[in-house]
Amino acid sequence: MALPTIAGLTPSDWDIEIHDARTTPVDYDRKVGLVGITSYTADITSACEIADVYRSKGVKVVMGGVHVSALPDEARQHADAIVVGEAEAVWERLLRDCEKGELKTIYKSNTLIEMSDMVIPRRDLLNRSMYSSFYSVQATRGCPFNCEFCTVTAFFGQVFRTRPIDEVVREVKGLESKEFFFIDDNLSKISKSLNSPDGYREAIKRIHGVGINIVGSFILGLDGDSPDVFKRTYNFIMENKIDAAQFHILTPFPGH
Ligand code: B12
Repeated sequence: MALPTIAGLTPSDWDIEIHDARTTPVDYDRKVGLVGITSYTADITSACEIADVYRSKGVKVVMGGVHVSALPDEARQHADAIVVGEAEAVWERLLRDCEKGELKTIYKSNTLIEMSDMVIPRRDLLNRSMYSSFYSVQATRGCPFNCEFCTVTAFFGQVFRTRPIDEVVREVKGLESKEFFFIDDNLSKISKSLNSPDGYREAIKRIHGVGINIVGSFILGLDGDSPDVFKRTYNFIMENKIDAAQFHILTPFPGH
């Protein structure tokens, strides 16, 4: 959602294209005035390579996102400007500076944004056929927990910020699909409490009961895990009919 959101924040006197370098090779000969790159830690090496090629051709590059915000000094070696934190408060200023040829090195918003009147992400700029899960919606930002492996609290804050419900409903109604994906990090409605798998069983039943699918994201390799963790995790997924599952090896990410 990062680039569709940035596109939504961009004033209409700019022409915008979104290019996904994970699906299509980059056309470095395309004439562009400014390149903005988003990247998670998993993709940062290729993101920096792309930035380097553009800059070698004299194109200005801005980088942002959770990884860049955690390690700004690394990104500064590959970009003319970097955005630390949420883009909403600084993006338009950055563009106006760019137009005047006065791009600064770092743009950082001092506060977390208000969650009302948020822009509708420009999904129309993405190639629909490239993605299996397309209609992502963000209703909240931040997380009250502070799990040691996770970037979310460090980046979006420990305060659980919620969008006004009518604005979320309006966005969902505007989608061309009846299937959409809430990308929020917690489902406070089910009173999720940390590390209580018994509570999860009941919560899963209730979520399924109202017709909502669940993506279960499982981290393996915690200190207390023994080899039976794989079988137990598999059984949990099958018994509870989790609709889609992702498996991760415990990985420390920068920034916390
Ligand atoms: C949804 C989601 C997914 C979905 C994506 C599905 C979809 N169709 O969207 C799936 C399940 C596929 C997924 C996969 C993975 N994910 Co994930 N995912 C998320 C989640 C929950 C939401 C992402 C999102 O859209 N956020 C909303 C946008 C608007 O926020 P944003 O990207 O941060 O952008 C804002 C700012 O950062 C900034 N910004 C960002 N980029 C740029 C660029 C410029 C130029 C500028 C100016 C500003 C800017 O502006 C935006 C507006 O303020 C986040 C957690 C979170 N709450 O963000 C984790 C998260 C991004 N995922 C994470 C991880 C680790 C992964 C995986 C690596 C897991 C794995 N082991 O496979 C893969 C990576 C896939 C890949 N190669 O990209 C980590 C990344 C940590 C890190 N340091 O990299 C996060 C932060 C969760 C966490 N627990 O820490 N993920």
